[in-house]
Formats: sequence, structure tokens, C-alpha cells
Amino acid sequence: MAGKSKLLKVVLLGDGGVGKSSLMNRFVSNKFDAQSFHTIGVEFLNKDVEVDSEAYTMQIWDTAGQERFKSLRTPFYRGADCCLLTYAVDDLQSFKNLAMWKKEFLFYADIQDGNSFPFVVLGNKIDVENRLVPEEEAKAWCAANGGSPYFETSAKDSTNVDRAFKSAVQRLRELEDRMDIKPAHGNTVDLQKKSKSNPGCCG
Ligand SMILES: Nc1nc2c(ncn2[C@@H]2O[C@H](COP(=O)(O)OP(=O)(O)OP(=O)(O)O)[C@@H](O)[C@H]2O)c(=O)[nH]1
Ligand SMILES: [Mg+2]
Repeated sequence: MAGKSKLLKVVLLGDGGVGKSSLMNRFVSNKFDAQSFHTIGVEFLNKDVEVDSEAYTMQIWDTAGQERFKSLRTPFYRGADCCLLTYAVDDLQSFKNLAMWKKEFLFYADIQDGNSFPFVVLGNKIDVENRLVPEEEAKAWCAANGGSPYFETSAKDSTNVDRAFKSAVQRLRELEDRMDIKPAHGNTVDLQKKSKSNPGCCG
């Protein structure tokens, strides 16, 4: 089973302290630490999942959100299959910074068309009482940003954590399916047609 699973690189981004490491640890090990340390650079963990009857190994890259670690995290964006943009619902600035995170990711991952890349947005710390970012505002941001799926999570009490991570795989599948749809009148290449200019090619 493990040998057949597809490996997916998933990058977790967002401001320092929003709960990226806590989300990864909840998802992978089902643990939560109220006194976690800031991440320095990047760390990754693997988790096997099944989505729509297909086996995947999600390789989750947890990055350091603090500005001073920028040069340590950005080299790891290349080759990502999906990206989880994370903010904390009690931290308005972390929500405002989502656009900056998306831009940083697209630039260093060298992705041209941001709207066809699978981003998922997570509003974490939904268990807190002093929420500052309304759900509607977060949903509006997602709608204006390629229609990314949005989840409100709590790494502390496990709310939606599993669903949010797995939705990244679903989003990837959805966008891949969309790319596979062939245009009705597009140019096609006839693979059966023999090349006259180079008849000896390829045996
Ligand atoms: N109440 C509550 N606290 C949380 C939640 N998730 C994380 N925390 C706490 O928030 C603090 C920061 O969490 P981290 O997971 O270290 O944040 P981070 O995004 O990895 O931060 P950097 O590594 O600096 O980028 C810790 O004290 C966590 O215990 C949550 O869902 N609810
Ligand atoms: Mg961290």
C-alpha cells in the first residue's frame, strides 16, 4: 500500500504564532502543546492519507513564519503540490498578511498562474473567545483569490484539522481534473502520424 501512494509536497505558510506547527502536530501525531517554540527554518513530517479511494503520502513542510527567517524558508517552496495559507482568527494582522504570503509563495515556488494552484486557507484558533476576523471577511478573501477552500480550525481541540489538510489533496485533484478537460476546437497532435522529414526517427 505504502509503495503505491503518491507523494505530495504540502507547504504550510503564515505569520509566526498562528499555529502552523501545532496544526501539523495535531494532524500527524494527534498531539497539542500549549507551549510550543517558534520554528526556525523548516521542518517536515509525513502522513499517509486516503482521499477519494486514492492513497497519498502528504509530506508537510512546516515553515518559520517570523520575518527574520525568510531566507531560511523560501528555498523550500519549489516543487510544492499544494499550499496551506494560515492565519489566526484572533490576530487581524495575520489575516491581512495572507496576500503577502501568497505572493511570497508564488514568487519563490516560481508559479506563473496563481489561480490554478491549489491553495487552501485556514483560520486557526477558532476555540478562542476574542475573535477579531469575521468568517465572512475570510470567505470573501478566498472568493477573490481563486475560490480557495476555507476552513476554520483549532489545533488545540482538533476542530476541522483533518478535513482542512485532506481538502488540500481534494483541491489538487479538482484543479488537475479541470486542466485535463480538452478544448472542443483546440489544436490536437496526431500521435499516429509518421514524420516524413525524419522517417528513421525512434526506430
Ligand atoms: N488557543 C489556541 N492556541 C493555539 C492553537 N494553535 C496553536 N496555538 C498556540 O499558539 C502558539 C503558537 O503556535 P505555533 O504552532 O508554534 O505557531 P507557528 O505558526 O508554528 O509559529 P512559527 O513557528 O513562529 O511560525 C502556541 O502557544 C500554541 O500552543 C489553537 O488552535 N488554539
Ligand atoms: Mg512553527
